[in-house]
Amino acid sequence: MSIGTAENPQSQHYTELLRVKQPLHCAISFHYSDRMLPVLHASADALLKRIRRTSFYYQRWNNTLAFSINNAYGRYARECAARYAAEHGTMDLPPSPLQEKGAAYFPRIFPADKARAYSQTITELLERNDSVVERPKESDLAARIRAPLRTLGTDILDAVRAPAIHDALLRFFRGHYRIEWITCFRTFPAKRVAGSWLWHSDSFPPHTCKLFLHLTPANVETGATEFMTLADTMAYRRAGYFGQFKDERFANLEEFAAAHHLPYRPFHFDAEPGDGTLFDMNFFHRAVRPEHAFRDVIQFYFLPSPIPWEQQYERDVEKLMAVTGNFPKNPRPGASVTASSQSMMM
Ligand SMILES: O=C(O)CCC(=O)C(=O)O
Repeated sequence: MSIGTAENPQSQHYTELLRVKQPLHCAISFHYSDRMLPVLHASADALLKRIRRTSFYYQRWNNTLAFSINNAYGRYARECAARYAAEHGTMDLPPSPLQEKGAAYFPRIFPADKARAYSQTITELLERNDSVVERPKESDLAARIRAPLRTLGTDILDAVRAPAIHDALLRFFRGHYRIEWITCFRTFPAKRVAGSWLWHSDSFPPHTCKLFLHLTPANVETGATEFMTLADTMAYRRAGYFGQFKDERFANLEEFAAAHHLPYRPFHFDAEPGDGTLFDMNFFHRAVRPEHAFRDVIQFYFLPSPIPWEQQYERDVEKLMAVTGNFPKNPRPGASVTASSQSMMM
């Protein structure tokens, strides 16, 4: 549609504008906001969506978030790492396995008997339908336990204190990190799959990652998460699979892989109670429906930090009691409201 300009006064829209008995700039803004702005917004949104789905954007950020959010996280991560380097001297840290592989497994980061006891507590909470139990829409697939720090106890933080987890997080962040939120959920054997049980990437900010503390065994039969490497994730995106929004996710990618001559080589870790899985949620992954038993997991989400997580934790205890699953638009503590995620677990 032609808008009409002073240079092109023949245009019908422009002539209409001149008929309005108002200063021209008011009339133009009236005209724009009423008719053109939605169109311009829609076109700009469509263009941005296309840009954020290019290999270039994915390679840079591994998500489709707004540039401003990615930039804020990139800058903050660099600042935190620089501060850590200034305080600790030159670090001879190997690269994080999350960078290329996307996920890493850590046995025995937490006492197995305690992990089993937590799982038993979850069973009891579910049996008495306690108010801390949350059954989302997909309630045949999973249940969530609110405020795990309060419901299960602060000992769950020992998983983050495990030296192997600290080393892995240090390699990932190249500096301090903080816990942004903690969730706990049980996945059930179910007949169908949806949401996180389909191949997806979370589209969370860069320089953030998640840790699963397993409370029950997780293997091919009992719901071990499946992951793809960065190279495979990018190859599927180049072939047109994005698995971001729930309506564009596939349960199986084997057919897509065959049609596009891609390798199909997801991997998983067999975990026992007390083991941990650290992963970059922006690589493709999917929850696997347990075949027989349920699977219990406590999930921690980490952001960069200029100070050690335990110090930040003291300031955040109340906030960490609240159930969440989103990320803040601005990574600086207390700086901004949270953004909702399109692809969060439940
Ligand atoms: O529950 C799982 O195994 C996968 C969870 C997931 O998709 C996520 O946390 O992003």
